[in-house]
Amino acid sequence: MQGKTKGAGRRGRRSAQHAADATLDVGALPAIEALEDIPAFSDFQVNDAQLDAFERVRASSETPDELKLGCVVRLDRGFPLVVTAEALFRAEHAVGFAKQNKEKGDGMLPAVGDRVAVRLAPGHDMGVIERVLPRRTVFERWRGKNRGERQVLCANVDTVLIVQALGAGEVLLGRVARSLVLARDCGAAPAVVLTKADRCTPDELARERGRVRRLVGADIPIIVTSSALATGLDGVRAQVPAGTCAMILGESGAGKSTLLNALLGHDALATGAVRERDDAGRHTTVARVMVALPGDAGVIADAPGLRSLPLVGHERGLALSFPEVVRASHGCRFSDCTHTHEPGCAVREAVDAGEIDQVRLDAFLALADEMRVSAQSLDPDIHL
Ligand SMILES: Nc1nc2c(ncn2[C@@H]2O[C@H](COP(=O)(O)OP(=O)(O)O)[C@@H](O)[C@H]2O)c(=O)[nH]1
Ligand SMILES: [Mg+2]
Ligand SMILES: [Zn+2]
Repeated sequence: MQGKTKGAGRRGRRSAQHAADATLDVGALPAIEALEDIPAFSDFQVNDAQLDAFERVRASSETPDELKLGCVVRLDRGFPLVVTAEALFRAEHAVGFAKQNKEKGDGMLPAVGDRVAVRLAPGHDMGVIERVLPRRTVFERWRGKNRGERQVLCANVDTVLIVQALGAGEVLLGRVARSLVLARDCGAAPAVVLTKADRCTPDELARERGRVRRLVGADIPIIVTSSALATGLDGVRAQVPAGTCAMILGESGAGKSTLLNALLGHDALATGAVRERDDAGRHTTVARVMVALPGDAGVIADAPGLRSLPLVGHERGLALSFPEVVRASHGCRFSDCTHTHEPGCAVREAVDAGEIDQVRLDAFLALADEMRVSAQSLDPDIHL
């Protein structure tokens, strides 16, 4: 996932510039005092690699006392909000940050969930992020047709809540499978959340749950919720124990923000139709928000709905999501077997023998095919 990308350096500079612009525009960002449910620093775990990296930054700093461990809990127009053990403040990137981090690619600009070394000089209310500390996991998506840019949606994610709405036709299994692969690829645990259960009959619910179960296999939790009826909320909460971070992933309108509001017990997040641009023509939906669940529970990151989730180079995630297909494929006669028409295909034999579910094979083949095509169009050096 951390491979070379052609557009990385370019985007890095642009984003740093973006943050610099935001400095001038800080009045337009939501007032910190008005923000609710912001996680405390104690809601986050910091691992040894992150602590070590922080100590190294501190050891080489001229003002080590000003450096603190922090976590990025929100991005407004790319502008980070950072929480430390003592304070909550906005921060900009250190001068030359993008340059320093260029070799590491786009991925090292601060994202929600990042543990950072941040400097807060006495008397300042604006911090400076000196370094993004090593990420335990990182949920990224590719965007741009041929440019191969990656966008980090959340760093240090433990769980990905894959949200799909009920009551609007069949649940899109392709979308669930794709989200599953992305979650597995970054090392997070996936769970499927089927929202708006009040909009379908018990029969429809049973059928949809059955379809999703066939796709994801026995081990992945499927939680059915209705924010309208306040059902299934404990099931979601159970996926987000204290000290962990879940990212909520689903299309616009899937009911993500409504679900978070139900979990929080008040209307913290805007729901319904989302404005794409404000009156001045600026994007208003770029806020990425983390909220702390009440009581003995963890943190959830909400993101604006994502229309596309292209799969590029997520072979690891694919293999982890469909282990039985990969295992069987070792028995195929041809090492480049596509498991569609070749003689001696052990995967199709396993399907015929009832050892692999056809639904899962179909999902696997569609995603593998997409990755093969996208890899060819993006970078001739990547082979599947
Ligand atoms: N009937 C019903 N509608 C819901 C439920 N949850 C969300 N909605 C509606 O679905 C629409 C989109 O919800 P929202 O939370 O903004 O979706 P998001 O884009 O995924 O954050 C809103 O009009 C909500 O009122 C639910 O459990 N039942
Ligand atoms: Mg929303
Ligand atoms: Zn085969």
